Formats: sequence, structure tokens, C-alpha cells
Amino acid sequence: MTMDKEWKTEVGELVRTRTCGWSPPGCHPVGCGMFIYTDKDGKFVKVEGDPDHPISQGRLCPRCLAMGEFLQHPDRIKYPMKRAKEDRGKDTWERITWDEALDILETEVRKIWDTYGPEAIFLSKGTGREATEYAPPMAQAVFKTPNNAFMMSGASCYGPRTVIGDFLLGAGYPELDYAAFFPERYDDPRYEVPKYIILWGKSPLQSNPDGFYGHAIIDLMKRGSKLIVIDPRLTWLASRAEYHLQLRPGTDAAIGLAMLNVIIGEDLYDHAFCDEWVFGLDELAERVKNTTPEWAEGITWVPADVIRGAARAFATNAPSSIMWGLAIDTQQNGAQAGQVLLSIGAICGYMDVPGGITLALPSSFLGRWTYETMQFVGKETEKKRIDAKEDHPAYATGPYAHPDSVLTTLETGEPYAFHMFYFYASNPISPTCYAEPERWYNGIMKMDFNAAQDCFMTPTIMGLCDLVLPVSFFPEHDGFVLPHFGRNTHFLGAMNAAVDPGEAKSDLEIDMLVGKRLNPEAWPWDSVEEFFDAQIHTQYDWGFNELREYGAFQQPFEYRKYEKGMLRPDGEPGFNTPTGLIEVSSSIYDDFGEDELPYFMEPAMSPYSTPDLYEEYPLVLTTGGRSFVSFHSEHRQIPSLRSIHPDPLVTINPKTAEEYGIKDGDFVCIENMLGKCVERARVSNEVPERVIHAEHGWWYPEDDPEYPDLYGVWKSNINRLIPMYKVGKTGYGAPYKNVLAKIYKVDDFDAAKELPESYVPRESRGPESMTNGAPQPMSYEAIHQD
Ligand SMILES: Nc1nc2c(c(=O)[nH]1)N[C@H]1C(S)=C(S)[C@@H](COP(=O)(O)OP(=O)(O)OC[C@H]3O[C@@H](n4cnc5c(=O)[nH]c(N)nc54)[C@H](O)[C@@H]3O)O[C@H]1N2
Ligand SMILES: Nc1nc2c(c(=O)[nH]1)N[C@H]1C(S)=C(S)[C@@H](COP(=O)(O)OP(=O)(O)OC[C@H]3O[C@@H](n4cnc5c(=O)[nH]c(N)nc54)[C@H](O)[C@@H]3O)O[C@H]1N2
Ligand code: SF4
Ligand SMILES: [Mo]
Repeated sequence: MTMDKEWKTEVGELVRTRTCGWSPPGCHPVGCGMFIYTDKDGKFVKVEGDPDHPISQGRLCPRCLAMGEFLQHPDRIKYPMKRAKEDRGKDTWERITWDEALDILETEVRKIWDTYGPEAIFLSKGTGREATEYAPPMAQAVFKTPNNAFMMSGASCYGPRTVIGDFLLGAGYPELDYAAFFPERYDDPRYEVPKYIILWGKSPLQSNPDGFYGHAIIDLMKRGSKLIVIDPRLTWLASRAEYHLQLRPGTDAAIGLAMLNVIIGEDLYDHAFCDEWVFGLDELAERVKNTTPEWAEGITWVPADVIRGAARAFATNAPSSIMWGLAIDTQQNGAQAGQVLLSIGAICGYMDVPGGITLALPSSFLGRWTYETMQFVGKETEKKRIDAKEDHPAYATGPYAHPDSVLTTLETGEPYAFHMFYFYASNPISPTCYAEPERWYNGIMKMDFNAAQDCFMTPTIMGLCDLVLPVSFFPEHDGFVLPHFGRNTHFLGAMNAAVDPGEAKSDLEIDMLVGKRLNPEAWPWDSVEEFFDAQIHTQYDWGFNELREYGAFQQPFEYRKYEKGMLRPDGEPGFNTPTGLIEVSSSIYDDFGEDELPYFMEPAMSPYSTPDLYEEYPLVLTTGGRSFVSFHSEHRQIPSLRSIHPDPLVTINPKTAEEYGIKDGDFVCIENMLGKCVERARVSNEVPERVIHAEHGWWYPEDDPEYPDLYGVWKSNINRLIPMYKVGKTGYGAPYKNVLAKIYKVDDFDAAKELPESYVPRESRGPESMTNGAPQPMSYEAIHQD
């Protein structure tokens, strides 16, 4: 590992600071390396990729290249602001000082503590920006509430994949081996290029998800890797794949069961590995005896010979690897889809081998501290967490509230009422996290006090908040990039403040400021540097200054850790599961009353489970494929990015479009029993005839900010069509990518603008109206009746 002391240098008139990206204008913790040039007053001049960064190697995408537009943007939140509670939805914000803002927040929190107890405060957390690490401590170690959660129905982003991994493998987040741990990368003699890579419900070029650098797929294709893409869309990568399994959305478990049928039935698996390291193969073999590719074809709409060919190619070409994406989380059958997919990788012998699927023990940085901050909630209050223990014992193993149960509590006041919402990197009505966003909107309007910390004004803040605190962009603060949120962390990246933040502060700085007032015991550090030193010292004998000099510190790595006693806390060989083996038949699922073996469950709304609804809503709707120029609801106000992708797009097959009299570029209303949404038609063979794909996260920063418009947040809000309700035993997964809908041509975006009856703020809807006519998923018992 080389050290470059010059992380901040003068270059002529300018100062050049090396840093790694995460929060805006960055994305997930991929931590691309870059140089930021400022003038001597800390004013941004330009950004360049850092060619010496081991992963990104000088490459940057449009979002970080648009950095100048972010930093100077007039809509960013530059200083703390307050607004009278009765003015929610009105643009009457008033600038205040940090002291006044902290006084207000402290007073409101203490009032709620004293009157209702800390559990009456709810912290709504957004996606994996830096805030992922700092939001739970804000809830637990500042507000002392057990109620915080990432707020998608069924927590259906990343959480499902991490717990499936934990339950079956006990080894961090399994990730494609792209030589990310090695300074020489693909040329390291220990490394082997995977022969086949399955991209399962993942679109890494656009998404760079969770810590994986998406362009590495291209690096590997250039070195000979072939692709198997399992995706209802013919994406750019799918069009270059050996096998494209263009499945009906939400039927991944059936594909996986059929692949297992082939791999086990044709004896293509790695017997030596299974004999030593796999638990439950005989039971799994019995379960998949009849799940033939022909069986799956009827369910998934993928030709049997394509499934068979992909299974054979994958199993007989060692080493090969699998990447699993968000589409596994965003289905009610996702826990089982994840189980089959990991079982396929395991029985083929691809776990933790060169060019296979890397495993890692969760690292100690940040994550352990996040858990430790639970102590400030206290045991009695912790018991009050809205985590639906009875319904979802598997979910209740984590320190989070259950989003769907939180909505029930919000609407019914049972078992107690919430009185404050705090939005932490979360713009959920816009439409991102919350499904059925109008129900949330109505519920949160009833709170005594709502506040947010964010970088931009959003529909959520304009509609619902009384106080907002300004958050700095990553080039404006010191920080720490943790790929895969510590669960498979190939490097630690130093984030070095380059640009003057004005009054904005990092999330950690805000936590510390508020924490020192409300719960100083939990916040002993005097600076963020001190805090980062303490975090790094949990694993290494050097600190944050050394990290700045490393730039990106690649962590030591070894293959086949299970042989070396590196995956279990007791140091014994094996995996950190109850049997010490990879559990393709899961004893932990069994403990939770869930089937220990994977099974297929029809989506709750589908051509087969609800044929009557299918007559009325004859298209399968999947949503949320990523774009290069936005991050969920973010960046709609950045001119260069918006000009590349100005409107929300719904992709429709040419035959389907013709049938409905829709042409490319037309305004199209997408509608089902829950709600409607207008997007612009993109007529393309990318999707099959019976499937449409609609984008999420759309609002219009240029529209009227005030209620009821709230920047046009209801017009193209695809999550109005997605139900928010509790799912199976694990409590994970929800149908964000598989519901039913109909489409028809309309005149403009305003066609979905009027507020349906349910949008009018009112008292509680009551539990009986909880599903708005959307069918509930089947119970396990009903599925297994035969
Ligand atoms: N229909 C459909 N809906 C989806 C999806 C889908 O595929 N289909 N995808 C879902 C997924 S996977 C996710 S993770 C969610 C995301 O849902 P959210 O996380 O709620 O996403 P955003 O709406 O972009 O809200 C993020 C907000 O945080 C602010 N922000 C960004 N970085 C920081 C930071 O570091 N600190 C602070 N304090 N604020 C910050 C941004 O300005 C923005 O206002 O959306 C989900 N919604
Ligand atoms: N530019 C950009 N990058 C992002 C984000 C963003 O908003 N913008 N969001 C970030 C977040 S929070 C996340 S979680 C990641 C997600 O990133 P990924 O894990 O890559 O997931 P998606 O891009 O949502 O979807 C991947 C693919 O799943 C396909 N798909 C849809 N339905 C199904 C299905 O039922 N089965 C299968 N097998 N495939 C299906 C879609 O067509 C899509 O091509 O991206 C992150 N990165
Ligand atoms: S992937 Fe793109 S947006 Fe994310 S940090 Fe790298 S350059 Fe920035
Ligand atoms: Mo996500």
C-alpha cells in the first residue's frame, strides 16, 4: 500500500484536494476517487477523476462531474430555517441561526420526552448515503427513541439481502469478486476472471449499488467474462449477454428453483464442497425434484431451454459468480429468491474462491457503534419499538422499527401515538420510500412537530416540516467512505473537505451538536477527526490522518476464509451459522416459523393470483430502473442532469403501445385500484408485451412549491400504485417492482394532479381500509395447502 502524503496541495493559484465521493453529488458508498480544485478561499473551481484510485481509476460519472451546479444551487438549504406549524405546505420559511434552530429542536424533543415518552419520536431514514451510518445514532443516542427505520414497505432495499446472507451464510454481504481488494487489481496473481457472471435483478452500470463500482462489469467483459442477465428488461448489458432470462417481474424464486432442478438433477454441482460445507442439500434436492424449467416457463414466461442453458453454463464453468440486486428485495417472495440464488452459488462451489463470490466478516467501523448506541434507548423503551415482533420475528432481530407497522401505528394511534417525525436523508413522499404516500402524508400532518436535515428543499420538507437543518455535500466535509456499509468493505476511503460549506454541516457534525445538548454522555468526542480516529482504532493502529494519506486503504483479504477459521467469532473453520455450514435449508428460518426450504409464491397482484384484477389491469408493472443522471428523487433541479433526462419515462413494448394508441413521447396515465401517475411514453422493445416499466422518484422542482401541488409531487408519483402492507414471516420484501396496472393516453402530466379523496388531510382511516382494495399476499399455509 503506497502512501501519498499530498492529499492537499497547491497547484499554481489553486488548491487541489484529493477525496472520495459518497453523499450528493455522489451516490452509494462506491467512493470514487477525485481531485477537487478550489481557489484560496475554498470556492469550487473544478473536479477531476483520480487516476491512482484503485477502483475508479480516474473515471467519474455525470453526477460528480456536475459538482459545480450542486454547490452553487439556489434551491439548496444554506442555513437553518423555521416555519410556523400552521403554515405547513406554505413557502413561508424564515432564516434562523444555528443556535435558534438547536433551541427549537431541543425544546420540542424535551416536550415530547416529558409528555409522551421518547418512543413518540419517529426517525424516517432514507437510502444509503452517509446518513445511513449517522441516522440511527441520531434516533438512539440523541432522541433516545427505539423507533427509526429505512422506510420502504418491507424494508425492501438491501436489508432483505443482508439478512438472507446472514441467516444462510453468516458472512457479510456476498459480492462478485472483481479483485477490488488487490492493489494490482485484475493482474494480481491470486485473482481469476469469472467465466460467467449472473446479474440477477441488478443494473450496475447505472446504479453502482451499495459499494460495487458498476463499470467493473465492463472491465471484466473485456477480460472475457460472459453474462447471464435475469431481468424483465432488455438492458444494455442484457443485450450483450449469453443468456437473457427475461422473466415476468416477481417470479425470480421460480427461475432459481428451476436452475437448482437442473444443477442438482444433472449432477453438475461441486460434491467435494457440498460434502464439507453445505447443510441441507438432500432436503433441497427433494424440494426441487419437480421444479423443472418447463414448470418455471409457465410461471416466469422464460423459455425452458434458456433456463436450462443458463443453469448448465453457470454450473460447468468454474469460477463463475452472481450479483444480486434490488429486484430480489422488492418482491414478497424475495427471501426465497435470495435463498435459491445463494444456494446456486454455494453448491457450485463458488463461495470465496478467486473469481467467485467474495465473503467478508462485517467490519467494526461505524456499524458496531451504530448498534452500541442502542444502549441510550434503555431496555424498557426498547420493548416499545414498533417492530411487529409477533408477526415478523425474523425482522425483530434488528434494531429497527417495521415500516408497515409504523404506518398502522401512525393511522390508528395503537399501541401509542407518534408526535414527531424527523426526516434524515429522506424525501419519502416524492415518490421514493413510502408506498401509498398520501396515507403517510395525512398521518404525518397530525404530528406536533416535524423536522428534517437535508441538502435541498423537497416536497416532504415543504409539505410537512417545521424546521430544517442544512447538510453539506461531500466535497464540503471530512468523512469516511465505507463500501457495502462495512459488510464487504474492500477499501476505506478518506473524504477530505475541500470547499467552504457556508453554514451547512455534515450529518455527523449535526448529530454531535444536537447530541451534546440532549444526551452529552453519548457524544464524548470534540471533533469529527477524533470520532474517526476512534472508529479506525477499533481495527487498526493508525488514524484518520493516515487514512487521508492513504486516500483509499485497501483492506487485507484472503480467499476461502471458511477453511481458515476467519468467518466465525470462535475462530473455528466454517460459517457463522448454527450448523457452521452454508444452510441451503435454513435452521434460522425454521426457528421463525418460516419454511426452511425455498418455495415459489405468486405475487399478491398478478395475472394468476388475481385474474379478475388482471382483466381490469392487464399489464405487469415494474418500476425504478435507475438512470445515470438522478439518484431517486435527487438531482431533478440540476440543469445539466435534467437536460439529459427531462421527464419521467414509462417504457412500453411497440405492440402494446399500438394496441392502446400510444406513440413515443405521448403522456400516459398508469393506473390501478390504488392510484394513478402520468409519465411520458418510451416505446421500446426493451420490455415484453405484457410488462411495462415506470420510473420512480419524480417531482418537479420548477412547479408550485405550495400545497396541494408541493412541486407537482402527486403527478408522476408511481408509488401511489404500490400497496404498503405487512408481508410474510420474515417481514422483508414488498412489491415495488411487481404490481398490475392499466395505461391510457392523456393530454399532459397534470392528468394525475387532482387529489383523490384519500389525499385530503383527515383523521384516521382506520385499519379496515388499510389495503385500499389491494389484495393481500397469500399466507404460507395457503400456498402449501396441497
Ligand atoms: N417505485 C419504486 N420506488 C422506489 C424504488 C424503486 O425501485 N421503485 N427504489 C427504492 C429504494 S431502493 C430506495 S433506497 C428508496 C430511496 O428513498 P429515499 O432515500 O427517501 O430517497 P430520496 O427521495 O432521494 O431522498 C433522499 C433525500 O436525502 C437527501 N440527502 C442525500 N444525501 C444526504 C446526506 O448525506 N445527508 C442528509 N441528511 N440528506 C441527504 C436528498 O437531498 C434527498 O432529499 O427509494 C425507493 N423507492
Ligand atoms: N444513478 C442511480 N444510482 C443508484 C440509485 C439511483 O436512484 N440512481 N439508487 C441506489 C439504490 S438505493 C439502490 S438500492 C441501487 C439499486 O440498484 P440495482 O440493485 O442495480 O437495482 P435496480 O436498478 O433498481 O434494478 C435492477 C434491475 O432489476 C430489473 N427488474 C425489475 N423487476 C425485476 C424482477 O422482478 N426480477 C428481476 N430479476 N429483475 C427485475 C430492472 O429492470 C433493473 O434493470 O441503486 C443505487 N444506485
Ligand atoms: S459512481 Fe458516479 S456519482 Fe457515484 S461517486 Fe462515483 S462518480 Fe460520483
Ligand atoms: Mo435502495
